[in-house]
Amino acid sequence: MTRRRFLGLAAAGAGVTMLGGCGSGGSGGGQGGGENYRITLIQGVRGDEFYISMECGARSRAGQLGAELNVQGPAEFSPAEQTPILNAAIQAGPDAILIAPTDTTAMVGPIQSAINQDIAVFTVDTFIEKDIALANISSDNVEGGRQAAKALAQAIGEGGKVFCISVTPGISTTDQRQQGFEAGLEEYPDIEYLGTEFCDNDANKAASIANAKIQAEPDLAGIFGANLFSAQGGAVGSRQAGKEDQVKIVGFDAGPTQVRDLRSKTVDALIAQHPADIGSKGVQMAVDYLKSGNEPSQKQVKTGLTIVTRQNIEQPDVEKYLYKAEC
Ligand code: T6T
Repeated sequence: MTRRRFLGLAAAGAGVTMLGGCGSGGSGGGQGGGENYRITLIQGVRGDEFYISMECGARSRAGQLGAELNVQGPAEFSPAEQTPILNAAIQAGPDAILIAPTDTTAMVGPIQSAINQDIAVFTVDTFIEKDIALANISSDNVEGGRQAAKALAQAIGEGGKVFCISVTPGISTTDQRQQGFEAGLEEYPDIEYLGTEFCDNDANKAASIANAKIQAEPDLAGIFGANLFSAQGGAVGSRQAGKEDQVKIVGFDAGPTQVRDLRSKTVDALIAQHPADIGSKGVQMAVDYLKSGNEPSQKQVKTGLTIVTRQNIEQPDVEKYLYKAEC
């Protein structure tokens, strides 16, 4: 039995409530049996409305459970920037870390270091190639890619040239979306897939890629943007090329700029994830584990996806999944 499991069981068994203050960026103090556990959420990148919405869900659940939550994220979506943040978090010795690893391979070692310090680690959104985290909570990204292929096929009348803009190879989520998109396109023999290009999570670069592709392929019919910045940039590139009527765009995610692009008809559909549910579920699973010492029964927990279109965007059960710029 590890030290944390023992502490959790001892506290539960003795009916003890451990008291603790909230550090900077912390939230907590509710009643709900969180025993004031200290949890750190490390986002893939700061300022991305997907991770902000995840933070909102995590904060809300931490407040309900009486756990203390500290949220941090690197300035760039990169293992080089995320690793020192994780190392500093390990030094602070929280009970649990929820992390969206920025690379399937490069983040294995740093995450192992946290586990070696007896910190309970869950991956949220992205995952790593080695099965060392207690569980991963994420969207079904392969299925999301398939749904994107279907939505794009419908938008272009099931025929024509399409291509994909993604982030960079080696990110579990966007790799799986690309895979699902490519598999989904196989059902449409009249669609010609021109491949995937990578924007390094930079919307400006995605815009240049889209613009250049439209110049090279004047009859381009559609673009799939595999994440928020790829899709946002794709829409800008299509406008710059003056082809927003011809080129149909389907984007993963549902940030405020993407929603504006949908309403203004530059974009035809958005595959919204449920990031607040990922954050909330991550905090709940961490607290459950810390209290009971029992490893989660499911290693892969899938949250939902919602396809957002101009037809359904005003419906409350769709609108609630649009991402937030602040909690
Ligand atoms: O699409 C999300 C996230 O799921 C992915 O892992 C990285 O990009 C986003 O954060 C959107 O920018």
